[in-house]
Amino acid sequence: SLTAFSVFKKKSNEVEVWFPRHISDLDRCSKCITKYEPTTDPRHPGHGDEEYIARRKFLNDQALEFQFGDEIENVDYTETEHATWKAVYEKLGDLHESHTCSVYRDNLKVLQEEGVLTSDRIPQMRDVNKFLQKRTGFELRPCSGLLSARDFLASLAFRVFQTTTYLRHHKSPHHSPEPDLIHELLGHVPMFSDPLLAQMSQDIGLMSLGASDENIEKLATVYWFIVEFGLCKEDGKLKAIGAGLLSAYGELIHACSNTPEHRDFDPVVTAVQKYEDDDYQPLYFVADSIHDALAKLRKYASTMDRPFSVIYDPFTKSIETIKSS
Ligand code: NLE
Ligand code: FE2
Repeated sequence: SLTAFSVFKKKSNEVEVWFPRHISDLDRCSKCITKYEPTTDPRHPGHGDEEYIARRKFLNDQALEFQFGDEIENVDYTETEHATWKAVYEKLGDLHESHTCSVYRDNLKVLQEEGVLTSDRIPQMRDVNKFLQKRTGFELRPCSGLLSARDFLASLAFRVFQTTTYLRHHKSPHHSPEPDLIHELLGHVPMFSDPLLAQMSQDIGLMSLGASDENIEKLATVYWFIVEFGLCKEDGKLKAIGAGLLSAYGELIHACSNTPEHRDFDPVVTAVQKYEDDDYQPLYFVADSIHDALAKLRKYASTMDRPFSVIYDPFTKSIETIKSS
């Protein structure tokens, strides 16, 4: 059977990379890569904690069973996990006014008013999806850890966000070296509730389908610097739009301070910038607004060559390709 990485020859000189054509094909895009495993990596805050390791594995195994069309299973989170959630939720609240963009604040407020996000309990993914479906049609899909960039980006093309279900270690609530449920829910969900940010994410996903490895790397880097660690300017102040900042107290302060370097967001430059993935970034890109970032990204998309263009049909959740002449 084919995997997301299989390459097959069409004609003697045409090589095409397999990519999902229908949302159900995402069942074949859940390949995880290993990085920061608490079993082997001392940088992971859960390293050496057998109970944590077993819990993380249990949740990952459960997520791995998810297939297109399944109802997402409710998770019985432990009191320790609810307490970690509450600690992060409340501490981050102190920075919302001063350090986060208005899109984040406005959407968070609605999520709170509708009772989807509360400090006391970790919400269930199904309930979050009901909200997101209503707002932007985005949906969370359980995954079992860090995915390959190709699989992760392909999911975005269908407005599907591959979401981890385990939580960060309770001893290190304010920063996690890897994505975890707190990062997904407090960082990404309010941002995916915004139509422009949702469109930008889907655009990056659509650009990734069938792209060369080199272009995948560039798109993953743009995603990293804007959707994960992006800043914008509001009333002359730096504010976070990136989910990796919105879910990490210390880095959120660092990113908006004078300590790191700040450069204007320009996809051409951003796409080839090296990044840090186990410590705070030394450099952040600043967009004028999400609208401006989307406009720049669309201009950039037209410079990425592919022998075909893709069309997304939201009614059937499928992709059509048109050969470029
Ligand atoms: N460092 C982030 C956090 O603590 O929430 C997660 C980063 C995911 C790319
Ligand atoms: Fe993320």
